[in-house]
Amino acid sequence: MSNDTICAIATAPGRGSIGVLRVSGENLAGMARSLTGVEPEPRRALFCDFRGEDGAILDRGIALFFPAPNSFTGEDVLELQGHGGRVVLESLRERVLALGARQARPGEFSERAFLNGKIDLVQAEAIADLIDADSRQAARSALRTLTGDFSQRIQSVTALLTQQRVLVESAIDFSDSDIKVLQTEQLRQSLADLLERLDGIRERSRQGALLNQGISVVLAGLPNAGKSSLMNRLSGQQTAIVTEIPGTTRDLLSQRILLDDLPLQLIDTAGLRRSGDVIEREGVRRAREAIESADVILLVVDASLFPDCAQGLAANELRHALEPLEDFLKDQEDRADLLQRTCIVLNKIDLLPIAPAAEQANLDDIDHPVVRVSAKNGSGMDLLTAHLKQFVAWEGGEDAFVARARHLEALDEARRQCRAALDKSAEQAALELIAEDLRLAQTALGRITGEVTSDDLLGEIFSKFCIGK
Ligand SMILES: Nc1nc2c(ncn2[C@@H]2O[C@H](COP(=O)(O)OP(=O)(O)OP(=O)(O)O)[C@@H](O)[C@H]2O)c(=O)[nH]1
Ligand SMILES: [Mg+2]
Repeated sequence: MSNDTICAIATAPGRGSIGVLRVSGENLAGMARSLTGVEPEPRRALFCDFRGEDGAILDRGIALFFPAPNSFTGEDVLELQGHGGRVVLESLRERVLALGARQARPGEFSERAFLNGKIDLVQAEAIADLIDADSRQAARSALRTLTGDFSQRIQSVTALLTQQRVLVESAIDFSDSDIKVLQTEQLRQSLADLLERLDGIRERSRQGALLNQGISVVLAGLPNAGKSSLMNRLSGQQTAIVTEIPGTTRDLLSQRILLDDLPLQLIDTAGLRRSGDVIEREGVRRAREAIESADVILLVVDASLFPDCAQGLAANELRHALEPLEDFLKDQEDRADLLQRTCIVLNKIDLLPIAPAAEQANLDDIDHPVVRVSAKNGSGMDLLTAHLKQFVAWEGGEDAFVARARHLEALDEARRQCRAALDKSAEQAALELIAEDLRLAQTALGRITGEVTSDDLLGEIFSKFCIGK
């Protein structure tokens, strides 16, 4: 790793009362002296003039000097707090560049903090997530990870895993079967305990991933069913055009909303029908793509087509309601996958003597969720919200760990390997095989905190940070 000096304006661009320029590198005391004319005192706010090479005042503000290793990056860090105008900050930045610094890449300060062992990889990622958080819950969960809660749990599981590896690997050298039996029983218990802990972390991380990424919910159905009306009702905004003309929506309309703190990516689509119109055909093609990739499909159905639906949908009515999705039901596997993600929304109940309700309707031994609503007057929307939360097993994000797809993958891999080890110990398999499973589980956990990580992955993670962080 190169220890050249990096700098970046750390405050958001634009006008502000204060702007901060951040510098990190080796031996920054000299740079501080050149800029302020004063010997910098560690961790003490110095009110001073920042001067150019010719001695002219560039700005007046506060200089803070954090000598290595007691700084964010673990190197010398100099923070210059000046006035938050673009020109002032820019001239300060140019001066620091002239004094030997170079512009930092996005995330480079955090990357150095990671490489110098000040934070681990999940904590570095949590910094980015905290800055990007768009709800209080998301911010809280990022903060929980940043303060090391998540890392500690991973570490305590890793410590347990290490213990078991030591036990297994040392037992490999023993041939006495009495000792083996004793240890296998103990091993099985420990592995079961380990799995339970991993499951707990996995669930809290899954909640965090929901909080971070949200779930994609596509509104699909026949033309005029009321998809766009439902989109507008859910988002509380008149984003989508609503008319009584079938085939109004053609483009995919996407909107991010918070449904009581659960973030959703709502996607309104063109009504599914065969059309001679080129534009509408393209709209239907895009609708199909959106349906295939969505986490949840809300199949919007005009309830007035089913005047008796107050009694619940009969099998033939249900079959009829599901018809627009039929094109997708190619083979059994697709069918099951699609139906599992689908919720039938019987819309326009205001036109019939029907009360809002949520229930399950049965067809060919499969239960389908059905929610009766009116996008027009809003009745039944609370039931639809409740269904969505229940569908993703949303717990409100209170205990969530901020988590990314890569954390979930690594946790799953660790669980798989531990489960394999547990199964093998039950089958009295060779200890060498169990040892290998445990080693792989530990490697997977090491990837989360960054103990085992490739440079490519690091580059990928830090490049998504904002500049100055
Ligand atoms: N009475 C009543 N009318 C509704 C309701 N929801 C939608 N409508 C009406 O149904 C018509 C079609 O609504 P849209 O929201 O444009 O339907 P859509 O599914 O987006 O239609 P396309 O974009 O053409 O596929 C409009 O005249 C709406 O006012 C409802 O809950 N009750
Ligand atoms: Mg529409």
